Amino acid sequence: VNRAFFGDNFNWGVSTAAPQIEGALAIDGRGTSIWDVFTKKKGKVLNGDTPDIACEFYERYREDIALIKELNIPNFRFSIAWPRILPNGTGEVNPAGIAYYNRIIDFCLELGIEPWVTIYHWDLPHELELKGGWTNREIVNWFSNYVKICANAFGDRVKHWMVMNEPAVFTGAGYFLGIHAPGRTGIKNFLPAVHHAVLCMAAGGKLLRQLLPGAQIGTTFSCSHIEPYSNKPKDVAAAARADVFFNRIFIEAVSSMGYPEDIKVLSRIKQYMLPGDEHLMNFEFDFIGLQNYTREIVKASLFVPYIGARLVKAQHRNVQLTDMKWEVYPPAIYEVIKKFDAYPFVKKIIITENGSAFPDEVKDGRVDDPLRLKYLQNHINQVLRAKNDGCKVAGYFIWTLTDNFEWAEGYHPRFGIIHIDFKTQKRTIKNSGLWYGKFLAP
Ligand code: GCO
Repeated sequence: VNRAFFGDNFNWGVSTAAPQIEGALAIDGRGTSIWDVFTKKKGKVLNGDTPDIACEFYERYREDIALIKELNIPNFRFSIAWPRILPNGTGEVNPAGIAYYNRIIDFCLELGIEPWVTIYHWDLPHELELKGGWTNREIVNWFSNYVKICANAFGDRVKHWMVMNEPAVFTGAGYFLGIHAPGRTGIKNFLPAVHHAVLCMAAGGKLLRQLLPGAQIGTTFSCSHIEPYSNKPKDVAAAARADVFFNRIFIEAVSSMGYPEDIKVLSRIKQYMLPGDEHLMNFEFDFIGLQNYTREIVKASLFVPYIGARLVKAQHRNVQLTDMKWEVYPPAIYEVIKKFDAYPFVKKIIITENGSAFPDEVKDGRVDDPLRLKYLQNHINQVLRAKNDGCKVAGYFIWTLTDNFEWAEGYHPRFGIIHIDFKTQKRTIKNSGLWYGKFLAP
């Protein structure tokens, strides 16, 4: 694949998230996040891993941003940790937190790297969770205050913003399934969390637009290409229901379409809505960040409540798997771009995450990772295919820069294009990273 086919204005980048790389949890006045608390509970994270040290990005950011430069990557996506800026979620601002992100932003700009900032990548201050977290409507005020502080502190230099990362995942995994922080379960936690996330996304977008005219304002969505297990009407209907939760709910709710009506339980969301929410929920983003890794095959199932559908595990399908047990299926990214591009209100799509975990090893100072390299090349080709079809896709960011803390999976899955030896913190650029560097060479 040749970069020239994408044109000069295509945004190439690499993505990270604060809770997965920074470590330094109790340093320089940072408050506690729900992930700090969740990961200390027994049995929540594979091997009992915690994000306490992670990649030491808090201390080593210059080294890592220099590696981004060395690989010719022009755009760097990272997130701001809410508990570094506001240790208790509201109230006193922590100047050391502001100073830290100023150092990162300034160092990027000094090296000619464009910072792309995610405001919320799942690290809710624990103090706010004690007050109900995402289930408490007050979060619209807490979040708006935090967004304003970020915009005022960094908006003179940051021109690309993402209000929120994957609301479907942090509400679904964190407030319904209980497998991510804060570990809450059930529909009574999930539905208000969903609605408040939509309100916050829209409120955050509006604030950024008002405070930073000229900035590019986006948000990111997880998405998956969904296929029915068979042509039987019940599997086709099950796949359509899964599509609501995997792909449709947040983008439609925040874009004047309301909550999808195809799923009965979603009508219960009305009990959390106030008059006027129809307007407060809406914002027209300058770009939509799509994050895609695989496809899902869906079968009807009477045993799964609310959705009546289950995923047919990739392990049972005789397909190539990554270390996350996700199927390698490059056309999925083409399909999701087509799907989201078809919404009339989508102005621009940026692939804000795509990548894969494989069991990499350092041998003689090198990391040969042919499976990741192929994965990236094949997915980039599918992005080009969508672009050539006329889709408004304008960027591609690899997940991720370095191996890091993969949430409930701990340090086991290695997603980086740079290897980290977590005993010594030594960085080794993998062959896939070297390839990306050549691909992006001026
Ligand atoms: C996200 C993702 C990342 C993950 C990646 C691999 O929401 O941005 O969860 O943080 O590390 O998707 O699973």
